[in-house]
Amino acid sequence: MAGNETSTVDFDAVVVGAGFSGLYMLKSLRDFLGLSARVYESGTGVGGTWYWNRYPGAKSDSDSYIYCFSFDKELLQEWTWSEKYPGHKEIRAYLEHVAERHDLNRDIEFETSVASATFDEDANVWTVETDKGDSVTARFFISAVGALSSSNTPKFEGIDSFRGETYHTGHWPHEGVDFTGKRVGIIGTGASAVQAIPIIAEEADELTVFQRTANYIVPARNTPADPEETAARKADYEAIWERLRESNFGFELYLEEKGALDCSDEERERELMERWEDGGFRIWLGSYVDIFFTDEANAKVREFLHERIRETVDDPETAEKLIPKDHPFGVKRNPLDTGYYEAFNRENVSLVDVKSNPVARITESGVRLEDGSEYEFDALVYATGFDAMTGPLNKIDIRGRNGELLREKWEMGPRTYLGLMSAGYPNLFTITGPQSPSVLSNMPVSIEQHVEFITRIVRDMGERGAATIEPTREAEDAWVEENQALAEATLFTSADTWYMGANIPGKPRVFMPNLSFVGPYRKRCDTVADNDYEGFAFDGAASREGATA
Ligand code: N01
Repeated sequence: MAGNETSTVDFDAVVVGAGFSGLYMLKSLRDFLGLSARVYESGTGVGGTWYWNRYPGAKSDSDSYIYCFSFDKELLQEWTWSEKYPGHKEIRAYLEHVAERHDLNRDIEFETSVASATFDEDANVWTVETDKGDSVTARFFISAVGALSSSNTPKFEGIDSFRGETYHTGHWPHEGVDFTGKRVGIIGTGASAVQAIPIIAEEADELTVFQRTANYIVPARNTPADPEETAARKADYEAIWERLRESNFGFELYLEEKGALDCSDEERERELMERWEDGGFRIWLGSYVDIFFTDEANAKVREFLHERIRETVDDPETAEKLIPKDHPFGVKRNPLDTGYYEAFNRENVSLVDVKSNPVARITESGVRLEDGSEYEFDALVYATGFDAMTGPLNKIDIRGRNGELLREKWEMGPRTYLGLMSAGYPNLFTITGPQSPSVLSNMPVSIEQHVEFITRIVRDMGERGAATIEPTREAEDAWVEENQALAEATLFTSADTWYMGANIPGKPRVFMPNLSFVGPYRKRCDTVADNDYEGFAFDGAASREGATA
């Protein structure tokens, strides 16, 4: 057991969540470090985001061959994905297999949410309470809650009065929903809606899409996995994972130094068309670097994408509504589609702009807009996203030193060091938390890096006999500033996105992910640890310095 100054605890660590992060964290704590750990998971099974997001068409936007763990090398060889982009069922099957193969379920308490976690400064122990009224103690409290797990349903007036069926894409019924013969309304046009709309459109009698902000959407071009390509990748996995760990975004995609403004019109058109035809994130994360910094460069790609919408959507008025007008390309998470724009060519699908004419209220029979127009539905789907990044953590009453509530400390936005720990919250780690690359990367790559870094920290604490670790306020302030400066140098801060907290009324407008890129961020973490944990303090040294300052 690491450290030597704590009283008896129920577990060395409590972990919240049994998705990719929680499963690997449990494996590492228990099987690599020999510690005791308890995972609390609110669902009835493992899967995290994939446990809840079972809406029609739910799929990963990361290629399946890199949307998995690399730590289990045999499993990399044994597991074969069926499609280029794995669907929610297949990802769940994969994670269930991982849990079984590594005997993880025995340390997971399902159908249990963590309600509070309180740090006892005398004993250096976290007391964790669940919604079932259980209370356990642990030295380490580790959040594996995910960045997009706290679903957001706007507080529309009359929301409970609707007499039809109501669904949210973020917690879809396990048994599925049959929309056959129904009039369906869907609110939202983010990544979830973009995947769900083409499928619901095929099933429903009528589908009305309420769009507040048009999105830049690029084709996924999903295909069945090619056996030859799969075999070649399996043979090359060591090198692939090495590249991913050093990459920009955890994908085998690299920004080109050549800018959109460095090309002739013909050259740019040709290159963009090639990326568009290729599908996936290449046109976003494997394209011109200047589109993230210069509006003029970004506009070149926007023009290209506007043309693709105009040529796909038959009705020019609908096409114009679907063309984004208020934000640059690539600074809002761009969804991948399979038949999204084509769905608007169907007779039974209509698009309603709720930016110029917002939803006034939900009625017994459907939706009323501010101009008084009424829409009647049998079913209403909220594809209205998440209180991202800070939301899931802020739902838990987390009290650190001096009883300070984390959500109060974060009132003006998250404050962390390396997106991993927050000053005043010893031994609390946030896997892919705010201010780490997390959502700007292929998540399994970032999750593995964080879990492995936390494992290293806990092991090193054992070796130096430290009971606690936490960042200094100075290191945290500098990280928050650096995070903000990185974002402000780009176009990311110019758009109303969930990256900025702009989708939740009243949420502080702060860019939450970290833009230093996966490879450099990993090096930064390793260097911090190599330099005797620069920016961290052990055994309360930071709080003692703080008290005398
Ligand atoms: O949520 P979103 P999502 N009135 O926040 C609208 C990941 N993901 O669940 O843009 C009317 O993107 C809102 O409008 P606006 C991925 O990272 C991954 O779709 O705020 N409309 C928007 O259109 C993604 O980015 C995958 O103006 C309202 C929509 O609801 C993230 O999850 C698949 C409204 C919400 O879109 C979130 O995606 C799915 C209101 N009051 C998701 N409030 C894959 O990897 C909100 N909206 C495949």
